[in-house]
Amino acid sequence: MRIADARVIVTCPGRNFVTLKLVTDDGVTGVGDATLNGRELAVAAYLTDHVVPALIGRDPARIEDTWQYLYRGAYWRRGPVTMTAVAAVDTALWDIKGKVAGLPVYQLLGGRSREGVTVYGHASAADTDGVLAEVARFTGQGYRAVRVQTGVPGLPTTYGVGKPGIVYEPADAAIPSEAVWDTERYLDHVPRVFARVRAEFGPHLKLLHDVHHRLTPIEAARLGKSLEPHALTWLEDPVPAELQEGYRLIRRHTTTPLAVGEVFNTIWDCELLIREQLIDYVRATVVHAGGITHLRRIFDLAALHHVRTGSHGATDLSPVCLSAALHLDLAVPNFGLQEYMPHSEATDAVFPHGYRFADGYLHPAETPGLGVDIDEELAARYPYQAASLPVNRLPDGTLHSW
Ligand code: EZ4
Ligand code: CO
Repeated sequence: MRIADARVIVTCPGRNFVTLKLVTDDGVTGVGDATLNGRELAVAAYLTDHVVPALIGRDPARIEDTWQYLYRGAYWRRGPVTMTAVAAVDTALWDIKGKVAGLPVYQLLGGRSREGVTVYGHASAADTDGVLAEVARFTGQGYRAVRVQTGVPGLPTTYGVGKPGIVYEPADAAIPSEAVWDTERYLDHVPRVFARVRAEFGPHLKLLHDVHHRLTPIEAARLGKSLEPHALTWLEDPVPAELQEGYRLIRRHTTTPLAVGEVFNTIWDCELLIREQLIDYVRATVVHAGGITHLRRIFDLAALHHVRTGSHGATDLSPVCLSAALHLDLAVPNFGLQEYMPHSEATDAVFPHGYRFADGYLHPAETPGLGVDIDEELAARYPYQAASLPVNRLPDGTLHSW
């Protein structure tokens, strides 16, 4: 069997997605997500110009060899654009292997380790009363875990809080929109929010919060400490993780569990964090960390060091990525939680899929492969629209991490 065709499909059913579709000479197809929010066309060009020509004629069964060929063989290793392109090829090859074997991909990964994939939903609102109502909406739907984000009094905009009635979408303008950030106001406000959420929902609901890389290690340590009475399941991305040693300082000061990894691209981005047990959950994803093959490698390293998984699953990761994530989540021994933000109806229509939500769990499709596809005719009706993630500034205008 040989790879006969490889199509890079860019579509915007409400937001941009890049998808790689491989076709074998036997007519078997496989799909891989290649979406990098705000940088979609860079990955599309990387695939079209540099990867697709080398794929035609290759044996689709050789997943590991193809991964090594694209990673080592490129000489210029790592980085989000490269690793997203590698991920798309790898994911599509696993899809093909599952179809050829007649098995869902989780069976190829060792079979199920659990009955379902526990997911967390996003409760967000401008203020605490609003977010309490949102948490209740999620628990009413059966969610066992909820991420809680609110506006900060005195700030005009806040990460993670969408406009009422619209699917949350941070990539909101072709040229980045600008948000304002004030660390002191934030550190004062967040523990008050969690005190009320915990008081209202009791000790058993899993609560999470995403700092989105905005603090320094000592500020993050203070936040972790002040949240200890409210028993969070995790505090996400407390500081930018370029300097992994920063986590040593946070760790020395707080028992609030830490989750990191949505911007990680390879095992080298989290090797120290995992080896020294500086984090509790690694949040790398199929699409941004080199596909199923490489993410499995990260998760296996994590398992060795008591670190669990918590893969990123926001709406900019397509239903193709979510499908792949669910197969891995079901199979690995050290699964923790999976992020889940349902996609818009238009997105769900472009990517027909068999995964389903029930009682706080997601279940992957039982059909061979990943159980997801792209409707290319429908996709063609939604042309690309430039959209960037925002930038963030302190009150005095200094550029800050978003
Ligand atoms: O900002 O997916 O945990 N989820 C997040 C997301 C990210 C976006 C970036 O594209 O932090 O909302
Ligand atoms: Co996040």
